Amino acid sequence: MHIDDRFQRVTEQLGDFVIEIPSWGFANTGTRFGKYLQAGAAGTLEEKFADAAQVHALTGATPTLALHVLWDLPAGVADAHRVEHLVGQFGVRAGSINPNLFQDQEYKFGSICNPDGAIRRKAIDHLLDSVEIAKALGSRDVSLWVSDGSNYPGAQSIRNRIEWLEGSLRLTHDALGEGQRLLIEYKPFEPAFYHTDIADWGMAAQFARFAGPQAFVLVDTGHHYQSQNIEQIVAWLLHLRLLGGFHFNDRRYADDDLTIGSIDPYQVFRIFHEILSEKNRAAIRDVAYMIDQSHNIKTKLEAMVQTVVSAQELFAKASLVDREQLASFQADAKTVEAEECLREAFWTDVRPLLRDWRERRGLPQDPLKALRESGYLEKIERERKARNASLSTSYA
Ligand code: PSV
Ligand code: MN
Repeated sequence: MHIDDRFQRVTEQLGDFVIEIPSWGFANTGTRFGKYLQAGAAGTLEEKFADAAQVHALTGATPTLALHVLWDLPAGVADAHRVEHLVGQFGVRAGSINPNLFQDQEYKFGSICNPDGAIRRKAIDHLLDSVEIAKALGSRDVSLWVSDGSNYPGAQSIRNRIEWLEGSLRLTHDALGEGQRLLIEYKPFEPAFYHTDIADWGMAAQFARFAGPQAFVLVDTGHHYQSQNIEQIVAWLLHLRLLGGFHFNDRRYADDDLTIGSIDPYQVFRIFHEILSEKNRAAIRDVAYMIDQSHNIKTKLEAMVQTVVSAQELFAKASLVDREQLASFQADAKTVEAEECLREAFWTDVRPLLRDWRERRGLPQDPLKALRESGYLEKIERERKARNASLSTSYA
């Protein structure tokens, strides 16, 4: 394929590449040992929407904000009108709705997998409320991470918990409206360390199949064992038509929540390459690209803009791969040539192309620089400093 055609294709595909940012990415967070407060951190839903709108204005790529039910809509459906008002005010839509089954005291031994039927019922009710919230806000996806698991061998019946999960997920699935989806996220560790009830993509896929045709798998890039081949998982989920979306972040040791591509950009490139290799374009149209990062060292807004820009760069590189040529090298088992085909795209500097792409859309060529020059960071620090300084940093 001619180089100009490939550049043309990149700009087209970039237009379809929208990224959802998380409300919790703007709030004060920390480590297991304490919080690091930031003067400009968002403390209200309004502030989270304002920050999200700023990221969208600079990048043009983040039209929706993921919401976490207990953090953003503590009153449940009754809070939906508040969100609607903010959507109207800031022009950023409500994105995926994330139920929260990991915070209440009762969930110490599990939520929908708790041996106590009354607690399981409470957790299911929360899932059904979350579906109602999504319906009220016109959100397509209910994005579920189940933190359940156990810490010691023998402590829980793994088999009973599989059945409880199946029942709860099917009930949740069946409450979905037309066009809505249930995304099932897996994680092999944390907060439980002996077993987690949805530990990997295979279990998530099995649960999705059991739940029904509107259930899909969510791949959080931080939720894998060291050196796991994530692009192979993505290839499998595409093959099974079960790839619902992503939570993007990067990791070095565990679920580190680092900026996408900051540790291993080639991994992210390979994931995008796998998606873009899918011949049936309709099959990838609905894949949700979401960010799941809460920064406590980097300034939150800067981290979010840097994240979006990094994701676009890696997506553009993957888009540049000459897939026809690659297929012919693969057919002839030309290993070096095939690998070079990927490396050629990966090492292409796509930043001039992206600057040009942004300029054509009336966006700043360098969104991070534009953020720094906008005065927005100083403004929110001035406005929120006193409140943020008064918050507790410890879990004591
Ligand atoms: C859990 O580690 C997770 O990845 C889930 O997606 C949560 O919703 C999110 O992080 C925020 O805690
Ligand atoms: Mn996640």
